Amino acid sequence: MGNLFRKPNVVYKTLTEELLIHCRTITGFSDEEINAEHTKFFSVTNDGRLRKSQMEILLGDYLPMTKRKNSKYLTDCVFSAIDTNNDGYIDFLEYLMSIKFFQTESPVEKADFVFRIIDKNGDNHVTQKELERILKCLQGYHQSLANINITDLINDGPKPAANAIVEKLDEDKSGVINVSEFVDAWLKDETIRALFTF
Ligand SMILES: [Ca+2]
Ligand SMILES: [Ca+2]
Repeated sequence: MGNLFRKPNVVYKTLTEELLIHCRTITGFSDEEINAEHTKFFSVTNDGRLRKSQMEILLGDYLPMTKRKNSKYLTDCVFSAIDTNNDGYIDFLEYLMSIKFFQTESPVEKADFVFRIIDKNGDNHVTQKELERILKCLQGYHQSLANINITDLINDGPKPAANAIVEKLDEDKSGVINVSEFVDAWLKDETIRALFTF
């Protein structure tokens, strides 16, 4: 999803009116919330490039107590999904998006966001490879959930699981999953929600 948000060499150090509007549009946060997050972000990272260890500290605030013990691989997963050019940093906009993800209560919004996380290269299609990648990333998390439907699905490893998910969700038989196929499945399939609800 980084393709949608990342601009090379922009650090967003100054919260301009234009940036504020952009942040509001992509997250729906209020100006106050954006301001507060901006201050917080730049208090942790001076240069506007957040490292994974710092991300973990910041995200810790947004995870419910019961999920704190998973914060390391959730952070790993979200971080690597967001950090599309793999330079080991995320910028302020990417940070905001990840908070949004952990906070939103709207199922469609959540589904849309999860889709963007899985769609690593940002081409609006989720491939089997992309699914496999995120399942691998979440393996430890899924095992800790001990949800029988999930255990059944991921039992044989990420590859067959990814294959099964594509088979199940790919309604138009295009071989890949588009956002509406994903949102549909999210709304009607408990297992899909459980798989990707962090
Ligand atoms: Ca893709
Ligand atoms: Ca499809």
